[in-house]
Formats: sequence, C-alpha cells, structure tokens
Amino acid sequence: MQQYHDLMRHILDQGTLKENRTGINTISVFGYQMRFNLQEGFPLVTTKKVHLKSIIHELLWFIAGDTNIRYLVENGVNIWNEWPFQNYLNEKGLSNKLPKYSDAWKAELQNFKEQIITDESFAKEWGELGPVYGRQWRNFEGIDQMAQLIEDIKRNPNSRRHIISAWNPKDIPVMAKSGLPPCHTLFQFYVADNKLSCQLYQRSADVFLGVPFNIASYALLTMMVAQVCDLELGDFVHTFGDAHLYENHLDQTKEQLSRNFRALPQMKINPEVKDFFSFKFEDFELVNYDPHPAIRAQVAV
Ligand code: THF
Repeated sequence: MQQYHDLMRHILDQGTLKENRTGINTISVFGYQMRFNLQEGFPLVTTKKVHLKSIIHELLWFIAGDTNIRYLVENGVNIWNEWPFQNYLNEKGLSNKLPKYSDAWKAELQNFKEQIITDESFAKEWGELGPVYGRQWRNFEGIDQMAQLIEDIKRNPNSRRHIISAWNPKDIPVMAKSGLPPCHTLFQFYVADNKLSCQLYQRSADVFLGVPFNIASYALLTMMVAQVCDLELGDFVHTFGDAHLYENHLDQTKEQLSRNFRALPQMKINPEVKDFFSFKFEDFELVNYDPHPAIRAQVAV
C-alpha cells in the first residue's frame, strides 16, 4: 500500500492548516489520486490492523438501502454511532452538559448504543441517519441507481454513463441534521478488455481513519459487481477533493509511516452468488491478512 503511505506523506509535507466544523483542525490538500490494480491483491492496509468486518457490514447495509444504525450496532459495527448520538444530545439539550469527546460524552454514547439495540422504538426515533448512502443508492427520488447500474453494465458494458451519485442537493440540509452530506459523492464504473474498473470521487477524506475503510469498501464493491456481471477485475481509482489529516491523528500517522509494508491479503467471494442483492456476510472470506497492530484514534464528529 505504497499509494496510501505516499498520500499521508504528501499531506504531512504539503498540507495547509485548516479549521472545520468539528472543532479539531486538519492539515489538508486539495486534489489527489491513487490507483489500485485489483488483480494484485485486496487493497487492505497492512501497516495497521483494519477491521474488515465493519467494512463488509457497512457495505451490505448501504446495498440493502438501510439508513438506520441499528443493523450496524447489532453486528458490532460502531463507525456511524457518533453522528446520531450528537444529534440526540443536541435535540435533548444535553450538548452543553456533555462536551464533545469528554469522558462523560463517551459514557453516554455507550448508553445510547445499548438503547439502540434493546429498544426498537428508540432506534426508530434516534438511530436514523436520514437520506444517506443507502437511500440515494437504492431510492434517489424513486430511482434504484444500484439495480439500474448492474443492468446497464450487463447490457451495455462500453457505456460511459455507469454512474451512481450519492449527492442529492435537495436532501443535503436534512442529511446535515442527523448524519452528514455524503463524503463519497459519486462513483463511475468502466469496462475495457473485459475488466471492470471503478473510480470514486470523494469530496472530503479523513485520511487516517476513513480512507483505509473507503479503499477496501469500494474495492469490495467492484469485486461484487464484477462477479455478477461476469467481468475480470481492473483498477480502483480513488480521487479526492479535500484530503486531510486531523491534528489529533498526527502522532498515529507518523507511527504508521515508520512501519514496513507486508504482502496484500486476498478476498474470496462465494462464486455461487450471481444476484447482486443476495450477497451475505458469510459470502466473504479474507485470507493471508497479516497486519501490524491496530492504532487507536478518536473520530472527529
Ligand atoms: N467522519 C469522519 N470524521 N471520519 C470518517 O472517516 C468518516 N467516515 C464515515 C462518516 N463520517 C466520517 C464513517 N466511517 C471509523 C472508521 C470509518 C468511519 C468512522 C469511524 C473508525 O473509528 N475506525 C477505527 C475503529 C474501527 C472499528 O471499530 O471498527 C479504526 O481504527 O479504523 C468516512 O467514510
């Protein structure tokens, strides 16, 4: 994953200090591109342990059109909790008593998670992220972009219009309330020499915490689409708008940059699955993943 280390190094060397809505500053660059040949192995970062289980569940959750964190929390995936939680605190007038990232805030977050799992009506009321990825992919103003994309790739692979947009200007104000406007704004598929490639335009990227997830997630999505469309694997191209490192991730970034690369793992997908919407968690198996230990960091909300 030389490409990922090059990006972190580039931001440390060239980035500009910038303020943002989270209260934690970043160093940031604008415009960058990485490319991963998916035939060379599964692009999961090896210089820290990345929790693949969360990535698979999150992707299946998008594909199912789900926008409530309950499925994720039930499956031990905690990467989306902070946003509906902060919304809950704001609505209950508790955000002054529980300052973001304090120990009391973290304790109340645990409590919130418990309630999401045990109380269905609580989950319905407070676990909803609004019209985020799942909604836009499967029901963009009534259009199932994902189903159409699969049909279009099968019928007309050479098309230059294999695009899914998560950016729905009408929904942006609602998204900002309980979730946030999509970071993965738009992606496009491309077929040549019987190989399927995918390019993502990511408007905003948390390079230390989010990007290892984002690369693996879109690589996996590309593999799934390739399997159901009977295509070989091409490249995943990752294009960025604002690519940044949060100031409270800099020590972790330097620690990671000091580590040596290891061989990429392989992803095995159950070859029996031919219907895109039938993939289950058990259909995926990661083999030969031998990463360095995880590196902890606080996500900015
Ligand atoms: N907001 C911010 N600030 N960063 C992001 O990466 C991000 N996302 C999604 C939406 N908003 C974002 C959520 N994705 C982690 C990973 C991905 C996330 C959010 C959080 C995270 O904390 N990872 C830890 C723990 C992993 C685990 O417990 O499974 C890690 O060490 O990797 C970008 O899409």
